[in-house]
Amino acid sequence: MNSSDQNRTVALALIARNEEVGIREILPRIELSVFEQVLAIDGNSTDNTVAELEKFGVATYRQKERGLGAAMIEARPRITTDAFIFFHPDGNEDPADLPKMAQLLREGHDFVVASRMIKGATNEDDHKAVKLRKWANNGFALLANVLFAHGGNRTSDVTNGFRGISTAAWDRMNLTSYDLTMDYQMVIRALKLGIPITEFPTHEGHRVCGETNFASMPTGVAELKLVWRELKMGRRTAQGLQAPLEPQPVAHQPTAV
Ligand SMILES: Nc1nc2c(ncn2[C@@H]2O[C@H](COP(=O)(O)OP(=O)(O)O)[C@@H](O)[C@H]2O)c(=O)[nH]1
Ligand SMILES: [Mg+2]
Repeated sequence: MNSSDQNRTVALALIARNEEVGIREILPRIELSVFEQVLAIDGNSTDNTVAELEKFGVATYRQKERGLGAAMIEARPRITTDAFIFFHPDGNEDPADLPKMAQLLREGHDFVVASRMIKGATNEDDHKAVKLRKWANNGFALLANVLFAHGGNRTSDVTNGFRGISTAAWDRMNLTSYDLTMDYQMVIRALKLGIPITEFPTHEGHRVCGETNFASMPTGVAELKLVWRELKMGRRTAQGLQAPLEPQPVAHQPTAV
């Protein structure tokens, strides 16, 4: 981070699949004027997600490849700002955090994660006796810190998709996870490359409608396989990240501009 980075422009990238109820409830609570660009990547929803986004004037792109990571990868070529934030309009994330996250990016922080696991934060499992998702997240965070961290850079929340990143940092990461492991891969690559992770405490809300897309067991197995692949590429180096990228999928034309 240096002074020349300051006053970056910031985009809001909404990531949604079948979230018409969430969009109706949460979009009115987002201060869209904070952002220089607002777009959405729709995971080929079968409900009225796209129509709801259009009502708010959000440029919406239907993703071509399947998966959460694919949606994020397909967002990148659409971004025209210096930094961008991934936000999921399903109730888990607090729109009130958005101006704070945007400000941190504008000030030059390269990778900002809303953490549900640090002092002052809460997560969905806090009131449960068996905190399966919290413990799993903490285990994967520990694993990433032990295996890939250097120079005091640390992560506490590897699975919260609510994060912002500079386009330069994103491009350096050469991300390849098309599935739900993308959030973890971003953190691992930040640790490997020494891209500072800036965290602030957040409060995880409840889903406004429907169920999670990601069951715990398959998610855990996929995250472990990711760790293995990342280990084979080299632990604390950018080695292996320099390979040419696979051709990036090109998203369809926007349904609304
Ligand atoms: N575009 C897109 N969005 C997705 C996909 N899978 C999940 N999402 C969205 O990503 C967010 C996180 O998914 P969710 O099931 O809530 O995961 P959880 O918060 O970890 O339980 C939600 O806003 C979903 O609508 C996908 O394949 N494509
Ligand atoms: Mg969610």
